[in-house]
Order: sequence, then C-alpha cells, then structure tokens
Amino acid sequence: MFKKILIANRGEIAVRVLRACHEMGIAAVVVYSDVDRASLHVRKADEAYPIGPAAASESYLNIQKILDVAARSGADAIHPGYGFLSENAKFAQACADAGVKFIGPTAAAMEAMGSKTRARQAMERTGVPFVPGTSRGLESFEQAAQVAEQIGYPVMLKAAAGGGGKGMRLVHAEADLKSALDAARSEAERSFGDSEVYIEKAILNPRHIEMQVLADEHGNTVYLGERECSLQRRHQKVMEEAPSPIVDAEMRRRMGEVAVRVAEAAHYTNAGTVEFLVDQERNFYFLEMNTRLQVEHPVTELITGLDLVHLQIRIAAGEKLPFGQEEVRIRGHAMECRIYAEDPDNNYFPSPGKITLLLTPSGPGIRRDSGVYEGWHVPIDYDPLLAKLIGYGTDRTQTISRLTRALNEYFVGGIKTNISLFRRILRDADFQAAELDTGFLDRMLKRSDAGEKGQDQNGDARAAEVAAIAAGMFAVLGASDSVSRNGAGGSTSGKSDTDSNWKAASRREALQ
Ligand code: MV4
Repeated sequence: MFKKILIANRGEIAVRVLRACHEMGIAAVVVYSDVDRASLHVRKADEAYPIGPAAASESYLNIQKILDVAARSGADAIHPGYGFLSENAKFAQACADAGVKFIGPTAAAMEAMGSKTRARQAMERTGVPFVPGTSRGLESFEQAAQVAEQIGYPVMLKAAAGGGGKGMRLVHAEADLKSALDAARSEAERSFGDSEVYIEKAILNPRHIEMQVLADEHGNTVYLGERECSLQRRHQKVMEEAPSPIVDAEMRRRMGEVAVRVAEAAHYTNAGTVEFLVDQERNFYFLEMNTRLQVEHPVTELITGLDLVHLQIRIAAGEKLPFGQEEVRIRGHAMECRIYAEDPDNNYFPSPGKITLLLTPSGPGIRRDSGVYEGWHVPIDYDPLLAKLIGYGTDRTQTISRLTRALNEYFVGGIKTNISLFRRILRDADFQAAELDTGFLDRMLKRSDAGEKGQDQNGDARAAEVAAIAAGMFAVLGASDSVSRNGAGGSTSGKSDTDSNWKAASRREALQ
C-alpha cells in the first residue's frame, strides 16, 4: 500500500482526498499556488509545496512542477481529483514514466474516451445504444444535410473534442444547418483546437443520468448505481441526486450493464462515470464517459455505503475489488447542493472575498465537503465552488426536508453565495414531483426571476434579518467566546450556546 500520496488539486476535493489518505494511514502531500497559501487543504496536509503563481497554467496544470514535487516528497502515487489534470492523458503517462502511480485510468483508456467520436466508434463494436447520427466528423455541408434528412430534424451538431456544451448547436430545419455547422466548427476550433464536428438526432428535454463504474486491475468491473444530474445551468451541474427518481431496479440493471460494457471496451480501470441522455420514454443513449472521480461522487457513496476514494486508492495499489456486483446495494436517497461563491442577484457572477462569518449545518443526514473556513479569502482565480452540502434520508421526501433544514442553518458572511437558489429549488412543486429534465433550472429561474429578485444573499428576507441579529449577537457575545460558531463545544449552559442564541434570536424576531 502507498505510504504517501500527492494530491494534485485544491479546494474541497483536495480536502476530501486527504481525509481518505489520513483514514488509511497514508501521508498526504499537497501543492498550492500563491493565492492558496492559507487554504484549507494546505492547513490539513502533512506536507505542502508551493508550485507557483495563481494562474492554473503556471501551477495546478503544470505537469513538470507537480512531478518535481512528487519526486522531492517521495510520493508513491498521485491523486488528480477532478478538473485540472484529472483527464489529461499526457499527465497520466508522465506519472507512469516517472514511476509514480496515477490514481485513475491508464493514458490509453483516457485517450479512448477523450474524443466523443472515438468513443462512439468503440461503442459501435459493443452494441451500446447511442443517439442515431455519425461516429465520425462531418466531411461537408452536403453530408451533414444528407444525414440530417435521414435521422430527421431537430438535429444536434457537436464538437468531437467537446464537452460542456461548447461547439454544440441545435438545428431545427435545413435552412439553419449551414450557418450552424460553420459556427459549431469555429467554436470547436477556438475552444479545443480541433474543428471536428459530428451530428446526432436531437433528444428534446432530455434527462442527464450517469452511472458510476469501478474497475480493478484484475478484470473486475461493477456499477454502483446512477446519479440524476439534470439540474444544470449553462452546462454546469448545480444539484445532483441518487438514485434517479425515474430509474427502477430493472432499468438500473440495464443501464449498469451497458456502462460496464463501455468501461470494459475501453479497458478502463479505477473510478469512472458513463453519461447517458434519457428521453421522455426512458430510452437511454450513451453520451460520453468521464475518466475521473466526479464532483458529485458523495451521493453515490451515501446510498451505497462505499467510500469511492478509499476504493480508488486500493485499486491503484493493485488490490482486487472487495465485493462483486451482487453485493452492491442501494439504500435511501441523497442530494448534493454545490455551494458556489456566486451572486444570484447578479447573474451568478463569481463573488470572491473574505468569509467574515461561517455558520455551518450538521445533524442527522447532513454531510459537508468543504474547502473553506471563516476568515479565508476566496480567490477569483479558480472555480468558485466553496463546498458541497449533501443530504441523506430514507426516501426523497425526507432528504428534501433534511436539506431544507440544513440550508436554513447555513450562513456565509462577507461574500455572496447561491444558497438561496437551493431553497427555491427544494420548494418548487415540479422539483418535489421529480418532474426534472435538463431544461428544468432555466425554466424555474425564468419563472422566479419575476417574483424573487432582491432576496438577501443567502436566502429570503427573514433569514437575512435572523442572520443580522445573530451576527450582531456574535459581535457582542462572541468576544466572551462563550458562543461556539458551529454549535460544537464552548457552551456554558451545558448545551450549545449557538442553539440558544439562534433560538432566542429567531423567537424574538418571530414575535415582532
Ligand atoms: C445532446 C442533447 C440533446 N440531444 N445530444 C450537453 C453537453 C454534452 N454533455 C451533451 N449535451 C447534450 N447533448 C443530443 N443528441 C442535449 C444536451 C444538453 C445537455 C445534456 C446533458 C446535461 C445538460 C444539457 C444541457 C443542454 C443540452
């Protein structure tokens, strides 16, 4: 087993991975850019190495600098987290060449799944259902028009090297095809340096459902259930849940077996995710495979009782999967809120700055994977994800009520956050009825923009007043340090002062 793992990432995922290392008795080495000098992952690590200025290209994306730290620290393995170099085949190969184990798939497996057309070609050979269309880049407008005629409008043009909706164009009629093709090609070239564009039948208002897979290096591959990821804004996931409200045991088995076939076709090892589009009739189509641990992995961990990072590390160390498919059980329901430093009243623009007050939820069924602390300065240089708030319950209804309760305990002072967005989502009738598809959030935001502008940065007006009272009380009582900020310890009356102060504040406020 590894003695020391280098975590080539930052923020909440770096903290999450170093926690798994510490639970396994493995030393955690981290890297940090200048603006991350005081960040949480640096504070919790066993060793921390500076790797340069804030710009990711000069730090977290710099392969040579990261491998230099691996050599200097004597790390046996590297965990890439998600984003940054996590799906960079050159990095995976450079680790292998340097004799440092990359905790993830091989460079070859990444390559096989890195191009959407290469992935579709691989799927053609394995009978995996994918959206009707081409598996190679379009050679000409004439070919595009001919294929579009065959599969029928509306069609979707997509960048082969694409992801996240870049280089994608929905075309409803042939008259729009030429300009859309030109636009998709130029955006693909600009975004990925690769203008290859292919065409698919458009699935209107699809759901995005993804299947977690796990494969060891001895030929054993299992699926661990699906995640509903349809709540997206501008191709950025906002909230995820597991299991999907529309997937029953039989559909889960069929999707899981397809996902395993995809992984096996790519000779995949370690944790990966197979993405599907699901239409209104619950037909599912292979979309792409993500060759990394995903942001939303905690919802799968909660409904299966498995720790995916522990398992990643054990697989990378050459161990066999400690269970077979028949032992995988799904129990309960989990939902994840991605808490971003964004201003809901300013088009969700990033809201960097100092966190002056941090009141965090806990209690039954609440998990918080956080990369921040009170007093830390959220930098402008990276994705503004602060933390993930994950709720777990016996069923979807209990999970919604738990998460609602937890969000009402959450307060971040000094910067704007999107916490109020989750309160709106959880109380939305269509959400509660699980009427979800990839257009849900856009529709809800258009609806509620009319009615709910000007809410305070963490939620509705009342919460803002309660928070102001609490902040005032902390300002006065906090100095006598008899008030513990997150309800732990420091109490004088035998129970948490925070509770009594919060209750007193809200009772007083409610009486007015
Ligand atoms: C599609 C589609 C409809 N039909 N493909 C968006 C980014 C990339 N992951 C694929 N995406 C889509 N591909 C066909 N043939 C609709 C989308 C899509 C989408 C997919 C998943 C999650 C959110 C989405 C938001 C808009 C469009």
